[in-house]
Amino acid sequence: MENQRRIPVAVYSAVDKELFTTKIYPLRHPAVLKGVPLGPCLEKWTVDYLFKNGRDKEVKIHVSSVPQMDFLHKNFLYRTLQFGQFVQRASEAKHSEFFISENESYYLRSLGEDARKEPADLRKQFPDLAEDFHIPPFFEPEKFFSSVFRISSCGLQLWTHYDVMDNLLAQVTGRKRVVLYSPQDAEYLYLSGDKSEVLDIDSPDVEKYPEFVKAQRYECILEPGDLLFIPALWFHNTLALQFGVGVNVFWQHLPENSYDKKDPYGNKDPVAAVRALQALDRALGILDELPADYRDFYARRMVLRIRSRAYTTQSEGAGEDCTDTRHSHLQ
Ligand SMILES: O=C(O)CCC(=O)C(=O)O
Repeated sequence: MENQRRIPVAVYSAVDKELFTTKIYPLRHPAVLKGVPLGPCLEKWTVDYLFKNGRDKEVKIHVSSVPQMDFLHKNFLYRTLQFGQFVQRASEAKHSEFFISENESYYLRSLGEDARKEPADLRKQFPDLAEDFHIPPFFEPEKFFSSVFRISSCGLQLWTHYDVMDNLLAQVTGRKRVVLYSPQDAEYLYLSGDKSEVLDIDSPDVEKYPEFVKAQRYECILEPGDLLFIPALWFHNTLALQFGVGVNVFWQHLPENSYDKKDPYGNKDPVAAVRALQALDRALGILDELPADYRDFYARRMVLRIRSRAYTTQSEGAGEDCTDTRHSHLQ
């Protein structure tokens, strides 16, 4: 999309814990970290090796008729395969055995043992392979939440979404494009829960999504061995440029009781955010007691109050509402 600015994600080399925690992490911006030791996985994780070392484990996978997965129209199926079989199929362009068609695409987001209750942890689900992957020591071990296999067919594109925890995405093999959007651009992304409805971020339907062009697009290409720091709430969209194996590690940087306890995926909104959204729904229900012109007027005043009271940065033209509680002496 020509008129959308592309901002390269900052790249850092020779990153150790000191550099990460003092210089990179506090910026709360995505960053590509090069040269971080990830362990023998970088040499070992060939298709053959993964087939031999993880083959009996059954995995639930996404199988899609086209490479761009569409959560709105569900153009994919969930199927179960043995890990080894899955890796083989995901690494080939045409399949002799398939679910939908001979050129279907595959994606694995690994899960915990009881997927509804337990977060994914490579050390539990793939103990042999987990030894090959060294979790970067960039956060306190007790804050660890999950480690997740991300394995995709060449061309597979995962929709734009956010997670609520800080994240290190390690690209072990294959190249991957990642496009990111700031949480402050949420208003331009046509959200449906944690996902953006704009699936084709490269040539979006501008009639349907006219505001999308206003979102600033951050972009990087991950090479094998690269680590991408994705701060919580940053939207990300991944496109596998080759068959690739990645692992992402989530950790909890907010106090533990901020998170939903029943969230094995790390993408449920913090409990205070859920309460605030419920309160907003109640307030909107109360506005329905008014005629349309009053509802419109007071809804606009509510927006102004939210902006001046809760936004960290003011967007252009955002006026202050003099009934803001911080200025109650003016009333
Ligand atoms: O690499 C991928 O395929 C997706 C990564 C992702 O969504 C994540 O790390 O949260």
